[in-house]
Amino acid sequence: MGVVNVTPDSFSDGGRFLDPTAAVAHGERLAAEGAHILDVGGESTRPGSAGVPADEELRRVLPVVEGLAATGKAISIDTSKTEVATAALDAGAVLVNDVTAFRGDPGLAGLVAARGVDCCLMHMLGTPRTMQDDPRYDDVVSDVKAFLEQRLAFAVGEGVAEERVMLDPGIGFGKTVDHNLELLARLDEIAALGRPVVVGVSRKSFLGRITGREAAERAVATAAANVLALERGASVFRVHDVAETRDALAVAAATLAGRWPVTTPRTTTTTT
Ligand code: HH2
Repeated sequence: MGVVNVTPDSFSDGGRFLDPTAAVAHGERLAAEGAHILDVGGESTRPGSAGVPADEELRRVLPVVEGLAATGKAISIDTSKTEVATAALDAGAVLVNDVTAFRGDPGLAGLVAARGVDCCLMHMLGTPRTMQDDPRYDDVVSDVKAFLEQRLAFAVGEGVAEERVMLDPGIGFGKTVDHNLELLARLDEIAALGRPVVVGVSRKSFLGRITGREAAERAVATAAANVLALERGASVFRVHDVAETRDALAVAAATLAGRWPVTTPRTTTTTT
């Protein structure tokens, strides 16, 4: 999943793709680099951010969703607002990525159910404005897992087909460095819920804390975390650096399978 942030203030690429033409070109580049899904967002959820009104979010994302629908890739709309999601689905999006897991806007679950589209439900402790103020858990993995299980049940209760739901532990959303690392180390426990697991580690600050690198220089760190997330059961990898992550995941998947291409049955080979 390639990230297309149409925002002035995203933590790693804010302002770079605010112009719709630049955002569409960026999405096309990510598609060419191997992204299967393009996640278009018009509201930063970085720690401390306040959110934007629906009309401004729509003004940012709609021309980009329309422009990228022509790539033939699955377009995801990263929003918590029913109004924004409705227009994006009308413009060709097929997935609603809601970082509030249907807690932000009462109409969003019903919209996803009515349209029969996919959704991603993510864990977040509190709101972006306050989530990094001393986050605490009894056991971070058990708490996040219980939350996701409950939000999945809520979505199904609202009429969303269970097979349409992906779950995301919300790396960096109300978590310390150690919370993020424990979630990644024990990601198999989240995968045990039986739904595809999405991870969004891309360029996040815990990688900067470990490597000492600025956000734009965290592609290798991002790839390393994603490789281990793959090994622990993740299946969607939300990233800014698609080419690097794609290579890392392709090699990791082939190594885990003990063959390449991964999808074909094992054959005897004399290739050196
Ligand atoms: N992370 C961000 C935004 N949306 N969605 C999911 N499902 N999982 C994530 O981990 C996730 C997400 C934050 O990253 P980014 O979009 O690069 O930054 P910003 O929120 O500042 O725009």
